[in-house]
Amino acid sequence: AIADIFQEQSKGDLKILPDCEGTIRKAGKGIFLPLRQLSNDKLNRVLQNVHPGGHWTPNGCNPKHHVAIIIPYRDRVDHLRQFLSYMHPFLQHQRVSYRIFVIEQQSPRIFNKAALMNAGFNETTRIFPKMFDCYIFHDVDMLPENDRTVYGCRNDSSAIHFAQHVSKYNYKRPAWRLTGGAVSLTPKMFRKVNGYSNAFWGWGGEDTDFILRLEANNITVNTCKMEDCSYFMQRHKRDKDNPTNVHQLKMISDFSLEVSQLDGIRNVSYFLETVESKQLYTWILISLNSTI
Ligand code: UDH
Repeated sequence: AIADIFQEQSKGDLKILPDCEGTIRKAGKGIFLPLRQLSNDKLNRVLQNVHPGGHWTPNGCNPKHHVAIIIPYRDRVDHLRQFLSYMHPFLQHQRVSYRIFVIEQQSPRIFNKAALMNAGFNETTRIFPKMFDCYIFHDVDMLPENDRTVYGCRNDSSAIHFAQHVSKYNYKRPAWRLTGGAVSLTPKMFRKVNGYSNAFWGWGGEDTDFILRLEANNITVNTCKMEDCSYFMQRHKRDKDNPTNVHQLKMISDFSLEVSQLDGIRNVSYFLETVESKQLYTWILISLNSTI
């Protein structure tokens, strides 16, 4: 009834609205106003606009994408708080239509970031079928410093690695290829590469394996220039239950396209504990079935 009428109206409106990209107010030099300069009033106003579950969509224009932001997470409350208060204003300023998902690992003890992102992809596509046409896999401690880092997807054959120039590394491009920190791609591409490998328990390796997956499937990884994409990384020590994966180099050198097609979103094994719409994000709590 009312919902149908509203949908019909908004379908009609879509035809005449301008693209959101053309309606973005350009900030001076592209530098995004850092959090500490946003007044509390302004921040509260922005956060009040967010719909429960961490969702927001611009009025008066057609968004290019509907973006799902997937954050693998455990025990980083301060980082999460900072991320949410920074990213909601950032994304709204860019007029992105988005929803933020926090995928939290309840068990086992050793962290598995890649398996969490796979589970996050499966759950979000199950709960919101066909809703998102762009996925951004994002570390909770990474904040884009620059308004020119446009949070969207390129096309079905190239991913974008945003976090190339990171404060912790003096903004130098990494010596090896990786997709860590923040990377975007379409769901079609993520399905084609079968997501991430579930085999990387502990810290390291899963991003390089992911590059090999993309390349083996003829997907290129675009990067952006320092002046367009730089990231502030919130300081932290290595988490106690995320020890360096000492097998990562061997696992990467053993990479094969055939094995990658058997190990990923199609076989990630977990128990869904909770899904809850929090004020500023959708919380998905899972227990991974351990393979080690
Ligand atoms: N993460 C958590 N909880 C954990 C581990 C990781 O939420 O216990 C998530 C979080 O989103 C984080 C991401 O996984 O941003 C990546 O993990 P990381 O921050 O440990 O990895 P990164 O390579 O950091 O960014 C390496 C820095 C190691 C600190 C060395 C101190 N000199």
